[in-house]
Amino acid sequence: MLIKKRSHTDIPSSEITPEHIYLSRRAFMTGAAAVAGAAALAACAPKTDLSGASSVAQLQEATAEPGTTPVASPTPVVIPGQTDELGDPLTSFEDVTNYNNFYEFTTSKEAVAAKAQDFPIAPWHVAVTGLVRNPGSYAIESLRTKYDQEERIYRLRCVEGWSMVIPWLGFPLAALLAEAEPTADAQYVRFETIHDPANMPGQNSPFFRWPYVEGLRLDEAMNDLTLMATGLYGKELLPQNGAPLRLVVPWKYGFKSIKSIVKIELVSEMPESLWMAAASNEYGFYANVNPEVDHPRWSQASERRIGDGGRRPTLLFNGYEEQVAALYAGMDLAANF
Ligand SMILES: Nc1nc2c(c(=O)[nH]1)N[C@H]1C(S)=C(S)[C@@H](COP(=O)(O)O)O[C@H]1N2
Ligand SMILES: [Mo]
Repeated sequence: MLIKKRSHTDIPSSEITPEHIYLSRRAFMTGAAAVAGAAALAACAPKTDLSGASSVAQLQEATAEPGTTPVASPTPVVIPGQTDELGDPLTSFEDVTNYNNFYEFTTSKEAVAAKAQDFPIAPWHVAVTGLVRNPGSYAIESLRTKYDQEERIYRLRCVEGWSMVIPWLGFPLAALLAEAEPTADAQYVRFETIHDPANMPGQNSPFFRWPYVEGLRLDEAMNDLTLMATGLYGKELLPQNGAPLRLVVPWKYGFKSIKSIVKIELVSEMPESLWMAAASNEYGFYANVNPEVDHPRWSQASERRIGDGGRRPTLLFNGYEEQVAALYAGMDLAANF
């Protein structure tokens, strides 16, 4: 089976990304599968023009022959005309992979890619631990094969006031948590980035409490939008984007989407993130995108879309209100920022 659909889902992905595609690992591992995949893509994405031979050729070129490791190539799988569900075009692969926040390497967004390029990402294991009936340590390869790698086109809104539209590949965190079986005491999920100061020069900075930590309430973590990303633009993640495994929580400011994760722990108390520890008056636990709740030092009412001129209004929950507003019913969003 070359193209897989999830068998169970609360929110049909069609509501999130009308031009979504589902790719199994195999579909972008072999050239033959990629061609079949391109045909299937055309079938399920009527608004996307795949009639041009160039896109199929690009897909073929990007996937190469079996037996090599084509997914590690930085050549993106570009599908002309692809947009998010609001009709916004994708941010270019060039921008997505060259304008990054990853303080473990450098605070300069333009310099992350070069500084991270030799970061060792194999072998890689992720521990799922804490208040679970079924703890485990997973090799990244096993996560890629165990769960369908589906494409999700999400907006990413950085707390600094810029944004992108990124075609991620990955699987819902809910699938991994279901396998771990959280106990009744588990209320939050705590995520930890690898601690590797020899290869991550930024981790020698005393200004932050390393390793990078983030957290979600369990119901936020179980929401269908919450993704464990293993790739983007049809390819495996590059180090600068948080290879080989990072979180993507599209209705929250980008800093919640923690990169290069080695530990996922179910806990009973609200975890303190790196940013809460650094400046709790500026960065709260929830960090939901909200144009009406300003950062103490700047407005959050608008944002600059990378690759675009001008600014656009920021949307409540980054435009995902329909899917996530119920998580915060009755909550004071200004107090719980
Ligand atoms: N471990 C770690 N994760 C991180 C960061 C970081 O510095 N370290 N930066 C965050 C911020 S502020 C943003 S906006 C996004 C950026 O993701 P991108 O570079 O893939 O676009 O990653 C987030 N995850
Ligand atoms: Mo950010």
